[in-house]
Amino acid sequence: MKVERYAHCSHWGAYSILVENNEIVGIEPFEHDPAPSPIIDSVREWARSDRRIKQPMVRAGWLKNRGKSDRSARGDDKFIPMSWEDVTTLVAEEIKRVSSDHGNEAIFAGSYGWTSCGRLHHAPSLLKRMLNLVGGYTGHVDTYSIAAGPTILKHVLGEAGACTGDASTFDTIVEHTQTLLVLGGLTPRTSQNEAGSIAKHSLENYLREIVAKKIKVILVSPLKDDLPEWVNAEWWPIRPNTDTALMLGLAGEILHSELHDKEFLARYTSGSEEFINYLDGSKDGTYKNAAWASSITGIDLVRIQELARVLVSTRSMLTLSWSLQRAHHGEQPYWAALALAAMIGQIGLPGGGVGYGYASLGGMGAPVNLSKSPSISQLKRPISNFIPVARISDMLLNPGMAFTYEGKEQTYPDVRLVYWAGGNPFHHHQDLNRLDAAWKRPETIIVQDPMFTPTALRADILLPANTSIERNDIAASKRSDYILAMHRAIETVGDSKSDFDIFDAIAAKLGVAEKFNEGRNEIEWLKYIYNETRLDALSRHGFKMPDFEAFWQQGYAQCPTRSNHTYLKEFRNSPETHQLKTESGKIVLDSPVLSKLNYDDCLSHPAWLEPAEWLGNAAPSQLHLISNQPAGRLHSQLETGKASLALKRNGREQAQINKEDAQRLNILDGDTVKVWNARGACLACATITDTVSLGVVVLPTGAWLTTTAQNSLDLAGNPNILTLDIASSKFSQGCAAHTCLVYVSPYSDEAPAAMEYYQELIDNVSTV
Ligand SMILES: Nc1nc2c(c(=O)[nH]1)N[C@H]1C(S)=C(S)[C@@H](COP(=O)(O)OP(=O)(O)OC[C@H]3O[C@@H](n4cnc5c(=O)[nH]c(N)nc54)[C@H](O)[C@@H]3O)O[C@H]1N2
Ligand SMILES: Nc1nc2c(c(=O)[nH]1)N[C@H]1C(S)=C(S)[C@@H](COP(=O)(O)OP(=O)(O)OC[C@H]3O[C@@H](n4cnc5c(=O)[nH]c(N)nc54)[C@H](O)[C@@H]3O)O[C@H]1N2
Ligand SMILES: [Mo]
Repeated sequence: MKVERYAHCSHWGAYSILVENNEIVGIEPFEHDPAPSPIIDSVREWARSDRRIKQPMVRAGWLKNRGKSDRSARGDDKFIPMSWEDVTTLVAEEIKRVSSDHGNEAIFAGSYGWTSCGRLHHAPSLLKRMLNLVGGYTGHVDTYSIAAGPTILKHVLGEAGACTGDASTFDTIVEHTQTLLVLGGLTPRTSQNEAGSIAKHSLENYLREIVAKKIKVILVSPLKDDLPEWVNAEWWPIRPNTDTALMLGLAGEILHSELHDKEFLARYTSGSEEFINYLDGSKDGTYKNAAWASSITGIDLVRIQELARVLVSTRSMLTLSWSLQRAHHGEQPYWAALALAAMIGQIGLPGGGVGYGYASLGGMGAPVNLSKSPSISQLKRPISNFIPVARISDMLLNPGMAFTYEGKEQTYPDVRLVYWAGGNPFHHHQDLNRLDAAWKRPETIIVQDPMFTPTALRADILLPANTSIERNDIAASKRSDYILAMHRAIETVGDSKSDFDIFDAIAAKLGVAEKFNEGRNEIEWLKYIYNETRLDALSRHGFKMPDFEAFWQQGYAQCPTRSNHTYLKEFRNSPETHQLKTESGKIVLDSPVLSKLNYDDCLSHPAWLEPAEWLGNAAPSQLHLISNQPAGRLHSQLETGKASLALKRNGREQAQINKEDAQRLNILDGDTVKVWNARGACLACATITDTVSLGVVVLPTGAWLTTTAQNSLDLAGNPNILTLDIASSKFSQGCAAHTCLVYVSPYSDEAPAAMEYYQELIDNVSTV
C-alpha cells in the first residue's frame, strides 16, 4: 500500500499527515515552521480514540418526556442510539417548540469554544448561521481569554487593538527596546497555539534576538519558566494578582523623583491630575511608593526603586500576558500599565510603551495579516440578547435577573434550550460544581462534538461531529501570514458527520436549507471563501495570491502582512488629527463616565483593589492556585494524545509546588495530593520545584473532569472544580480564573486511575 501525504493544520500549527490504508502512519511538521509544536503528534489520537462519539444518541429520560424530563438524571441516564434522519427531526422540532413557546431568546447558542481551526466547518459559526435563519438566539460577548482587558482598553484607549494583535510588533521591540519588563510571561508554551492556525512559530527567534541584543529583561511572574531559561531574565516572583500594586508603586516612585513626563501627560492624556492625586496619597492618604508596593507584592523595595529609574532613563517596554486580566479586577493591571507607560512618556515611540498578550497566542507581536480572513457568514441576527461569556452559570441560575455590562443594565434571558457545538464548558468554566447545578435547569441540552467530553456526558441529544482530519477545510488567522489547506486524510470515524453536513441536515428540517447552503457543497464553499480573500488581497493591497487549485495543491498560500509597527505612532505624531475614540480623544487616566457609574470594583482611575481571594487574605496553609494553559495540549483537546500524556504523572496532572511549601505541608515529590477548597476537590501528582514562587500551586487546565459519584472528587486534576465563578467586575463581567485560593494535602486513600475511570463513565451511559 502506498503512503499518501495530506497537508493539514490545527490551532497548534501546520503539518502533513501520512496515511496508509486509512491508518495514520506518521506526522511531519510544516517545512517552513522553525519551531513546530509537539502537539501535532497527538493528532492521530483523534482517529482511534475510545472517547469518540460514534453515532447520534438521545438520553433515554429525555426521549420519553422531552422538555419535561427529569433533568437531574443528566450524566447518569443511558443514551439511546438514533439515526441521523430521526435525530435531526428531533432537533428541528425542539428548536421550533422553544422558539414558538418562549421566543428565540430562550435558545442559548453562545456556545463558546475553540473547536477546529477550519474556517468552513467552524461549528459555533455554523450554529449561529442556522439559527439566524429561524429567528436567532441568545449569544455571548467577549471570550474566556480576554474580557476585562479589552473592555477597559476600549474605554481608555478607544479600542482593544493593543491586546488583540495590534500592539507594536516584536521586530520594533528587538530593534529599539533597552529594558523589557515582562509581566506574566513570554513563553513558547502558550505561543504554540493561535486561534485559526499558525504556520511559523516565531517567538523563539525573537527571544534569541532579544538575548543577542543584550536587552535587559525582567520577568514578573509567580512562575520562573514563564520565560525560557536561556533568556537569562531577572526573575521577580510576585504574589499572584498584585501586579497593579507593582505598577502603581513604580509610577509613584517616578512621580516622587519628579521624573514623570509632564508634557506627555498634558498633551496625550486626560485625568492625569486625578490619577496623580491617587498616586501621591492626596485622595486616600497612602503614597503609592516602592515600600507600599513591596508590602503587597512581596517584591524587594530597592529593586522597585531602581527599576523606576531604569524605566524612564532607557527605552522601555512593558508587556502583560492575557492571564493578568483573567482575574478579579482584571481591568486594573491593564489600565495601571497604561498609566505607568504614560508617566514614562514613551508610548508611540519605537520599542517604548506598553503592549498586551505577547506570546499568549503564537501570532501576537508577529507581523499582522492584512487580508480579509476567509469565513462563512453567520448572517444577520434578528435579536440582540447576549450574556458576557463567563456568566453562563449566572444566566442559567437566575433567569430575569439584571446585570450590568460596560455600564449598561441588561437582563438574563430565561433559557430553555442550550445548543453547544465546538466547546467544552465542563473544561472551561469556573466552579464546575456550580455549573453542574445550573446545567440541570434548561429543558433540553444538545451537544455537538467528536468526543465524549464531560459536557457530552451531560447532554440530552448528542450529535457526533467528525474531526478536521475527516473532511476538507481551510485554516487562517488574522495573526498568521499563511492560509493553509486542510485536506481530508482519513474516512469519517463511525457514523459521525461534518459540522456543515449536520447543520445543513437540520436546516433542511427547519425548511431553510437553501439559505443555509446557498447551493454550495464543501469544496465549492472552500473555493468561494478562499477567492474572497484572494480578491481582497489583490484589490486592497495589490498582493497576488495563487488561484484556488494551485493553493489547494501546494497546501498553503502567503498573505500580505504589515511589520515594523509601532502602536499609537500616528497619535503621538499628531494627537489632534489622530484623536482616540475615548471620552476625551486622549488616553484616559481618570474617567468621568466611570466616576458617574460609581462602581466599587472599577473606579474612575487605575487603582489597587484587593481581589476576593489572594495571599493577602489567605489562611497560613492556603496557596494561590494558578491554573495556566497546559503545555502538551490545547485546553481539553487531545488529553489522551502523546504530547499531553508525556506531561502527566501517574496518570494525573502535575501540581507544581515550591519545595518550602511542600516541606511545610508534608508533601513529597510524586505524592498523590488532594487540592481542595469549599467549592470542590481534585487529585493531582505533586511535583516539587524551586521555579514556582512561595505560596503558589500551579495546576494546568484541560484534564477531563472525572468525578466519582460518591463524593464528586475529580480524579484527573481539573482546576475548574476549584476556581471562583465571579465576574472580573461589574464593568466587564469577565472570567476571573486566576483568582483562587486552595489547600493542598497528601492523599493516601485508594484512588481509581483517572483515565480508566473516565472510560467507565462513558460505558455507564452508553447502551452499545
Ligand atoms: N481555570 C481556568 N480555566 C480556563 C482558563 C484558565 O486560564 N484557567 N482559560 C480559559 C480560556 S482562555 C479558554 S479559551 C477556554 C477554552 O475552552 P474550550 O474552547 O471550551 O476548550 P477546548 O478543549 O478547546 O474545547 C473545544 C471542544 O471542541 C471540540 N471540537 C474539536 N474539533 C471540533 C470540530 O471539528 N467540531 C466540533 N463540533 N467540535 C470540535 C473538542 O473536542 C472540544 O470538546 O478555557 C478557559 N478556562
Ligand atoms: N499549549 C497551550 N497553549 C495555549 C493554550 C493551551 O491550552 N495550551 N491556550 C491558548 C489560549 S485560548 C489562550 S487565551 C492563551 C492564554 O495565554 P496566557 O493568559 O498568557 O496564559 P496562562 O498560561 O494562563 O498564563 C501565563 C502565565 O501568567 C502567569 N500569571 C498568572 N497570574 C498572574 C499574575 O497575577 N501576575 C503575573 N505577573 N503573572 C501571572 C502564570 O505564571 C502563567 O504561567 O494561551 C493559548 N496558548
Ligand atoms: Mo483562550
